Amino acid sequence: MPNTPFKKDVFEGLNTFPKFLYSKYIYDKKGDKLFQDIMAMPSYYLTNCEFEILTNHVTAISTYFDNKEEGFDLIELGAGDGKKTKVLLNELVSKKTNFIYKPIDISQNAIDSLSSNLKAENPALKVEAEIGEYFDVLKRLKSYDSRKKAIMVLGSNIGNLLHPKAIDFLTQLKNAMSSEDMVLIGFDQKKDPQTILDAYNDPEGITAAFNKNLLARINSEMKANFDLDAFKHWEVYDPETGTAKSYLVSTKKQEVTIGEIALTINFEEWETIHTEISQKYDDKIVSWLADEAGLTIVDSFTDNKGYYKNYLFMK
Ligand code: AVJ
Repeated sequence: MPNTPFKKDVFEGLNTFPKFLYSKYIYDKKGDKLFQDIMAMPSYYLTNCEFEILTNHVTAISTYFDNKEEGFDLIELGAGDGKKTKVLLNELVSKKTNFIYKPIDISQNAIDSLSSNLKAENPALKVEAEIGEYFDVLKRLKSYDSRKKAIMVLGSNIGNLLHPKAIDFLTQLKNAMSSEDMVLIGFDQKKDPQTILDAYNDPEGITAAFNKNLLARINSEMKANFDLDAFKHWEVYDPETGTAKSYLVSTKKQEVTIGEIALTINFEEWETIHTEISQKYDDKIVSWLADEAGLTIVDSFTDNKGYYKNYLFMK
């Protein structure tokens, strides 16, 4: 029956107790647009902080990357709209650096608009985009040419992974790297819990619509009948573990049918679907993760408020 990864994951996640869905499926055309809207919200401080960091430290970062005669490949995992990356790309192009930008994203939409966007803005830039999941692409990375690789994972995308999965991810990154390669990763930092809750709880309901886009996608792609108004977006943040979690909470007892996977699901009143985690970090946790994965922290860069940090690793 379930004959695609999305369908299999939906089938499994909604047949499990407590119910869950993977946040990676939020990102279709509408989900991408909603995430753009989230990044434009002042309360979603992550984007502005990382933009500030890349702007203020662009020289140091590009010096780390560009230290080889033969140039390098700049590989970005989960490139999104590339807005923050452009700071770095512009700097590298203006210095006539020998590099190819290889953005990688699971979203065809994001890659398409990023590629045409970049080409229009910066004709001198060499772009070779790829569509795929991080882990698949990481395996492919190994077979790339022997040029130095500078890898970037921005936006605190790693925060979607619980620590064991993050260690797994970093280990796979390490395995895909050779001794001169570098990886720059953004980690959202622990801070006033209210600031974090506000970032995932905007009063306009953009984050709620983003979260509910999971249900909207299941409706349109699997002939389902989720009533989006009968679910409430709910965010919690645990300052001890640094884990922010998103839920969709059923506001009433209800039955939902998903035609294409022949599944009828019952929700009790106030039953939850766990949809996303957004992990927050500090130096201790990041250096523990690096240790576990066999990576070394070479340098780190933060914003004025210390809300966010980009760490540079080698193996
Ligand atoms: C793109 C995964 C980093 O967790 O902060 C934004 C996604 N979710 N608002 C995050 C998101 C709700 C975002 N990441």
